[in-house]
Amino acid sequence: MLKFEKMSKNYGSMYNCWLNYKKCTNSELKEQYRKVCGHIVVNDNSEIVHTAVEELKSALKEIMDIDPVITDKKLTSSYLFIGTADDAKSFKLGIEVNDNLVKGSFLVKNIREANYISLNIIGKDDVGVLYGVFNFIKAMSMGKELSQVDTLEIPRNQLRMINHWDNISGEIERGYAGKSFFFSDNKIVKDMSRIKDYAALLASIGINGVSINNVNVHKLETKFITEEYLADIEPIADVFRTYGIKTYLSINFAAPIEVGGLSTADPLDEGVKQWWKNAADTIYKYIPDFGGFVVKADSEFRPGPYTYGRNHAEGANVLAEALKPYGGLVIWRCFVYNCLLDWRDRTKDRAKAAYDNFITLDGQFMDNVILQVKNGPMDFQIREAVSPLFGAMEKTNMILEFQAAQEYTGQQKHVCYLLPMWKEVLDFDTYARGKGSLVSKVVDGSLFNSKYGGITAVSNLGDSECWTGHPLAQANFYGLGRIAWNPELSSEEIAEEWVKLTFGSDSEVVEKVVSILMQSREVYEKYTSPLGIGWMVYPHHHYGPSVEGYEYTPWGTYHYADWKGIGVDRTVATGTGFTAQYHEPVASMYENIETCPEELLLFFHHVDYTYKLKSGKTLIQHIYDTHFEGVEKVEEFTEAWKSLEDKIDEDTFKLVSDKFNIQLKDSIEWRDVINTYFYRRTGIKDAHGRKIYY
Ligand code: GCW
Repeated sequence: MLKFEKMSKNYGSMYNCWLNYKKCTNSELKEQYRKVCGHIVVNDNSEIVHTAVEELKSALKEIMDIDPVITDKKLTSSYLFIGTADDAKSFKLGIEVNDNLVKGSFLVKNIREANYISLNIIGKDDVGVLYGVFNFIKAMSMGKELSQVDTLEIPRNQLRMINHWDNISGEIERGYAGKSFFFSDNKIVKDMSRIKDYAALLASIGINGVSINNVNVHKLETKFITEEYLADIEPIADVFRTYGIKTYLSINFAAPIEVGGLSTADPLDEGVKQWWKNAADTIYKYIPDFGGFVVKADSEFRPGPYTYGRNHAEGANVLAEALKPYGGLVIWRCFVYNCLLDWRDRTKDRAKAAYDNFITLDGQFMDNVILQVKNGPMDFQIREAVSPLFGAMEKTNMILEFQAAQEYTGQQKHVCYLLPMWKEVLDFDTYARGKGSLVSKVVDGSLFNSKYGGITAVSNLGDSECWTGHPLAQANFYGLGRIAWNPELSSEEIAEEWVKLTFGSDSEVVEKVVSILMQSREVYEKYTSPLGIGWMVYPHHHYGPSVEGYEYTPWGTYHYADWKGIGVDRTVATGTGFTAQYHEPVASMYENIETCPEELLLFFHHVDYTYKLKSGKTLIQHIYDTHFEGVEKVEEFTEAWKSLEDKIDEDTFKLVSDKFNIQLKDSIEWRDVINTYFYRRTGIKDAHGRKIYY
């Protein structure tokens, strides 16, 4: 059995994230746990169950001071059983586990016999055991009574993934938390200790797939699927496997040319087909449970099937065919748009692109292809509409892509808890099959009865001590796993769990940090771009206010502000016609300015500054007010955090304080740049006479 040491001990407390075990000081509780957890009954016969035992042992030791005796015999005094449903049968526990449960499900159940108690953590399979154990550890960490840990958990989504945008140089595209922990100086790392710690964090929140390299696949990374690199990738996959996680690679569609020496990458060419098959054969020799490919094709100058006059189904299927014998998946991104638009041509609309490129291909993809769709039709803005593609392709597998990396949402300098946004997306009703056709049901496969589906996010992680640069950004990482496991959870529940596990259960800490997190997205929105218009950032690095930064560029990211009004008219009646990509009644709701949700007003309509909002304020006054309020809120956050000084460890306290100082300074800049821009454009004064620079 493989053994890798963890490195956790060398770092500060934020390194362990929500697995930051603290000694339990409640002696009654300790006694309860000691009675039952002093003996663990387990058939330690699989790598993953072994991992579960090891994780359990270290948590019991650190939290409850218990050094359990491990046995493979059923006892007649109290014990903790861990095992699969099959183990439960062979141990004759008399606990029924429904045969129809999906992979990874688990049951935690207390049973009181005449003279003893048994606590049983039973997984549908070995990975279910591991998830069950982590669930139990988290309950124990939060100080739950032993009698309260019972639960039955079934993951709603089959694929629960993270996409790294890490390059072999060690740089991370849109990385705000240091460098890669997979790659350094054009090499794949050899020391697996941090990767093992990562795997534990992932498994503890149910993540079961990781693509380790950037979707923009550069020269050296193109060779990852060859023998030259696979021997070094194999150990990563080995570590992940012990935690029930599959490894995926982003590939370059032009690899047959760039590494194979062929003259074409045409997906219908026989030589190309064979090349991909050979590549798959090689990969699976090294990584027998390889998850599959993540593909960015015909997007932002990446090669793709269009070069050969082929469509995306033809492009994806050549890869799918190669991976099929091994059970591998092709995760094909729909972020396909023309990034060479003419800003003068207002009939063109980037928001329409993904739908237009894929809609006619419904039903043409092989069943091991999954389309990966970004949550919005533009690009991870602080507020945008939900991508209409989710409701549009009934015969195609889909996975939803969020961006935990805060590219447009404060770059992990600003606190911006993204779960409220993610929940809005999951709860969005596409009406594809009438009322109740939620995005969550599209991607979990239930609405269209798809074979595969799930949720993924662009990673917000790096080699910073706390993994996410900003300690509070860990909540997005944690939340990704939780929401992918169960999209019914509320963002507040998730925030509360995260805070308790990370900082402990002190009620003042929980209340204040949860309150900061819960408001943070709206606050960020207040001082940045208003009412769904997005962008207004500096080109390239995407940080800080530059109202016209993207206005006269080819990227299709416009707000069309002039002296009279602002916003993109995406109506059918007078605009780009984007609203028609939705089903009714959603299409009409957006089409009509009266029924269009106000937070998306400027996403769908071009509006005069004097337009009256439902609040009774004019649009221009709304812009001024929200920008002043946003900064005031950041001041409140800063104060609230300060008041926790005695309750948070020194390093974390200081790091978060520093981040708040940056956020405050930069939110002031946002406020002033935006307000000044609109004041100059309109000449309309703030009704409250506050300072606006001009
Ligand atoms: O948001 C844009 C980013 C690019 C990224 C691209 C994508 C990996 O600015 O850096 O490229 O999206 O999602 O492919």
